[in-house]
Amino acid sequence: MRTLLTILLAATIGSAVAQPTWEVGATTLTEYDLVTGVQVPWEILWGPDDHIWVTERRGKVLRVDPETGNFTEVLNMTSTIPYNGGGEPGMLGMAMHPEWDTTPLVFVVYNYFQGNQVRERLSTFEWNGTDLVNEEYILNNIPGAGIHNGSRLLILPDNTLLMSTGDKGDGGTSSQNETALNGKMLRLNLDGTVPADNPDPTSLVYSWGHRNAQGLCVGPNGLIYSSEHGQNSHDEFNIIEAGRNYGWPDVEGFCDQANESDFCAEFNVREPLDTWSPCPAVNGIEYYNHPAIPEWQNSVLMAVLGGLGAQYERLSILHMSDDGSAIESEDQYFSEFNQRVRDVCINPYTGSVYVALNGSSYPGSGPNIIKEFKNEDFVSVNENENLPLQEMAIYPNPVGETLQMEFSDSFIGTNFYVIGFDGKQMGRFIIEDNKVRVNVSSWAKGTYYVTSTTELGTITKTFVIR
Ligand SMILES: [Ca+2]
Ligand SMILES: [Ca+2]
Ligand SMILES: [Ca+2]
Repeated sequence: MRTLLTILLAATIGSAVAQPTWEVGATTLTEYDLVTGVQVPWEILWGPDDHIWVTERRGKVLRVDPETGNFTEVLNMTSTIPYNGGGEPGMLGMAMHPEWDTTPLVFVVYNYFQGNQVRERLSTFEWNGTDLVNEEYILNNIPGAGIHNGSRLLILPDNTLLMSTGDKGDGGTSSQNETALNGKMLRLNLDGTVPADNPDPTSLVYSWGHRNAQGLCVGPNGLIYSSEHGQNSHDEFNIIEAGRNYGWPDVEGFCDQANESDFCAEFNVREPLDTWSPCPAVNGIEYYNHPAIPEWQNSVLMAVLGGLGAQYERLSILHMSDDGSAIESEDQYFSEFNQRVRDVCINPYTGSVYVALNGSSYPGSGPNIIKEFKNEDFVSVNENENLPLQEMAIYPNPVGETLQMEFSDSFIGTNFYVIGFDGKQMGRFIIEDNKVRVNVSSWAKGTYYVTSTTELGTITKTFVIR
């Protein structure tokens, strides 16, 4: 059965007609919908267990098999987290302990209520192989708000943790208050204590004058890159340096206005590498240097939400100088989806790039997709030989009259649902055999997805009726 399914999957993929492709110079990227139907995926990262870990803003952590798209829900905090679909609070950034084999801890930052006040908390959870358990508070009771809560997390090369915090919409008052934890980059030891070599050895504050930074990654030579939301103009791309002031709210973007120069001189303001106006809403970033997409080597992939007017959504490719200290040029991809691009992660074996989409309008609407862009001509540097336990194949796509599906044995006896992108449930179907056919000839043209859950997890597949 599994062999048959693998062959069918290979045939489906091998036919290549079904999947859209994108040209990047001389490289062709094939587009796949890895997961569909998640609700505002905020953080996606490649974990040390070779799975993709996802936070959903509504308060869940998902663990996705990158081969099949099969995912399991490993943490559900939806009853704690003030998510109602509006504003910006929720479950946000995530990072994995750098010594995963001996210390399988996951860092998660999320908002919660104290009375009617939004707060923010950084916690660790232990991975027990199926769930995230044994929460411990690392940083608690950070002021939050309906907007501007940060917060990306990044493990630095010296095994400390960097956390961006937003100004909680206070106009930047907290950003220039060195004792406040908002509007900052905080650097902490992995147990939450203050590193002895922080700019002030009694303070978590590593840099200040930030508005709402939601992108963090390590570049070449250990440089720390960060994207940061501007107000209306001057979204920024920064190199984060210890003890520096990044200007907000006194300076926006470069020190290029008469009323900014005194402040810049007095406080030694660190200017961004580049700015974008009007704000396209820059977000998650990753440094890409994989040979699978040579055209993107030595670049930063930057998710761009598109701004409040949903005009500029894209994945930006920021080509860096050899030493990483400057942006030499920018390419833009995937605006055609008209989807807010929230975050990005990279498969270290295949060089595939995954992007998390957040719907077409602020602050995000479903069903959301995590897409994969893969150079099929690149031979993986370490092909995973383990056959997945749970697979679903769906073809042809686009479909005409009959949707054909193949399910692994794990699905038999369960149901699958077909849901339209307008949210309408088209039907519930029982999986009695490995092969299932559904006549869709009477269904409206459009995009749909199939979702089915077993004890091994959930698989989703998107298809189109033309
Ligand atoms: Ca990420
Ligand atoms: Ca700045
Ligand atoms: Ca300026």
